[in-house]
Amino acid sequence: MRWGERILESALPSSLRAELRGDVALLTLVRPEKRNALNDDTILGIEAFFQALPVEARAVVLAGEGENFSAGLDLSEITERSTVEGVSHSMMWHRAFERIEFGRVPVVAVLKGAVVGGGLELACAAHIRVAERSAYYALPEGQRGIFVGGGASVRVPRLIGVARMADMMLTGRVHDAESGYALGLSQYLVEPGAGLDKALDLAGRIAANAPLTNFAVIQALPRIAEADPRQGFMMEALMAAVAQGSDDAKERLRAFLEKRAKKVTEF
Ligand code: 1HE
Repeated sequence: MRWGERILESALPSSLRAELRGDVALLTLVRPEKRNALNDDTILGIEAFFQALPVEARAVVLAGEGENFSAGLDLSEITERSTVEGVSHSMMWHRAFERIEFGRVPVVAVLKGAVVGGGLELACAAHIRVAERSAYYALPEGQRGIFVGGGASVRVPRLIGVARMADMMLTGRVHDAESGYALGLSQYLVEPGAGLDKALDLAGRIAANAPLTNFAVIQALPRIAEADPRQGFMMEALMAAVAQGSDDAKERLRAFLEKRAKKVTEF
């Protein structure tokens, strides 16, 4: 029995598959016939997955089955929503993606083919993006007569700036994998088919870090980076003291001084 079936039997919809590979949890969008379009069940399933992440998982890889990561919001589900319903639908996405960005462990996304609309919003909630050369990025909300609602206004400008996001939305501009890599949409660019192995390798490295360091990187760093510098320096000092006081840090530092640990050039 796979981990996803054991832990999340009732919570995971058929559009998601979860498994545990050692200390890395792998969550896969499995709706390739619809280009992994994100319906409400999938968004709620993503939220449930990250909420129920078992202690064994020290990193997560997020992937899509088939040729595409995700074609975004399932357009067949847009019905006659009232304004209030529209707000709460968007907030449902925000809640689910917050669980990714500010969850317990780092998340690595594997991008290929369409990384479009809500698919790009989902990818941007991860901490590291590995793109295969087939990946392309677009925000077709402008052309569809709607607006982004899954956190893109906050997360995409952090990566590429407001002007580039406005260009994508106003003109329908599509960035290919090379361009996305150059702009900072992905931190890694790999050959077709190599994304999952690369992401699992990175997740394995992340899982080997001290949990407190990973916590600091995903919880403290983004808050410090957006804080007023005076408060940011204070938060950094406090976080640094908490981290270095841990037994894990003491053992890792001792290991280096006793020549038992790898040099940075050997990682
Ligand atoms: C879909 C969706 C979808 C595919 N919702 N069903 N996103 C978009 O505007 C992107 C819309 N999709 C596309 O432009 C294309 O599908 C792709 C360029 C991504 C891929 O093209 P292709 O040729 O590989 O596939 P296809 O033939 O267009 O689609 C295959 C099937 O998937 C087809 O269904 P079928 O029943 O006819 O086989 C498509 O209808 C279906 N499909 N994409 C529903 N998105 C929180 S707000 C976020 C706002 C947004 O994300 S807006 C952007 C939405």
